[in-house]
Amino acid sequence: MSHDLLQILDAKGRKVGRAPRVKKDLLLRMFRAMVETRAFDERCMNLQRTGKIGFSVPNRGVEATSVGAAAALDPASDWIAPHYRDFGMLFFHGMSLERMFDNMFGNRDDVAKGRQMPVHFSFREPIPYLSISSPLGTQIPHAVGIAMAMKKRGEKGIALTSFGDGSTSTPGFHSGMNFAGVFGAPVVFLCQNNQWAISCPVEKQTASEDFAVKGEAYGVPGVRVDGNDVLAVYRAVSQAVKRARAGEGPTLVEAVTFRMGGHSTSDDPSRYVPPELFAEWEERDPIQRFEAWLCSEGLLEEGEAERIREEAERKMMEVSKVSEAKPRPPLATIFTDVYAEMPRHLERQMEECIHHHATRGEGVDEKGEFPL
Ligand SMILES: Cc1ncc(C[n+]2csc(CCOP(=O)(O)OP(=O)(O)O)c2C)c(N)n1
Ligand SMILES: [Mg+2]
Repeated sequence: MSHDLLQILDAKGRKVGRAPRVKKDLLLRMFRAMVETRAFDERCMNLQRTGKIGFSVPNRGVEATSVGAAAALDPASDWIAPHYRDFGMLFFHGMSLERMFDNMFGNRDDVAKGRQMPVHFSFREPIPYLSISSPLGTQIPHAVGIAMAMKKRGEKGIALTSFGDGSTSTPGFHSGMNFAGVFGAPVVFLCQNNQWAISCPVEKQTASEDFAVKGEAYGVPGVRVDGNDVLAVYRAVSQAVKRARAGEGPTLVEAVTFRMGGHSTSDDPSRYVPPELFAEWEERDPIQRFEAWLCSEGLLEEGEAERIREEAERKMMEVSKVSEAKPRPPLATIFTDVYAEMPRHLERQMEECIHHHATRGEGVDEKGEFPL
């Protein structure tokens, strides 16, 4: 059984389904977060192309999926076990932009002290956001475990985990779905079907008719939604969150979208994505669509969208410069946080390392790219 695609706004921003009852404030917050996500993405791409950061992951095209899903969560109780294409979740919940850029530069104020890759954010606030893990699908059982813990403690929180179409081929997806199905974990599985897993197209990823159907094998209901329609994503994920909170168990939400760029800054999609596909999906742009609808409803005034865009771009420029100017984490931090009390042999290595660096000044190739 294939699933219908839930859509509220068509590609031109015309209402084709029942719009959720949402206050203007929330709608504008979603719009702003989508615009900020794109501006951050563009700034990071430019920083990487000019050799200032080592790596980034294009988020262009998936803003509605990420923001629409995040808007359905309650930061006071819920957790996110994210995918790396989820900048929008952080922007919606008002994450500090400076902390995000600190991660991109791996500087002194980066919460992971430069030990994680750029884009591999990890934050406790404003919403618990698990460290993004490079091994695909590992965040899925993590989310299920968190959700089960909350259920056992009688808390009202739920966990949302986000992952790509390619990540449904990992053991983490299957064990996570099975466990959640059997034990009724309050978790929402958000599959960002952007049609590609690096250069592997969906038709080579699965023989199933869609991704939502994969829930059936685990007794987990699946829904399919237009991932470029922020209202539809918000509705689908809100319903899934409501089910989870009511003790009715997990839901698999497949958001159908498109990766409007390379897999990462180390990839050249022109080698394998037919150009007409980009042209086709450009017409379904999630921001333009939402903007057209907000204007037609009188929720955005003439020129307001442009002002929001300019403000976002200015902020990206300003804050990225602040993070860029900060020094790297002190060398000693390589050795700290391993043991509660540093053993003597590690202390010795730390001293040797610091001495070596101070006297010989090891060079580091700042322009090195990540091979991913
Ligand atoms: C377990 C594992 N296998 C392979 C990889 C290499 N890899 C990194 S990203 C990626 C594609 C993931 O595709 P998808 O899940 O659809 O997410 P998308 O990048 O499209 O958002 C692959 C194969 C990995 N990181 N982890
Ligand atoms: Mg994908």
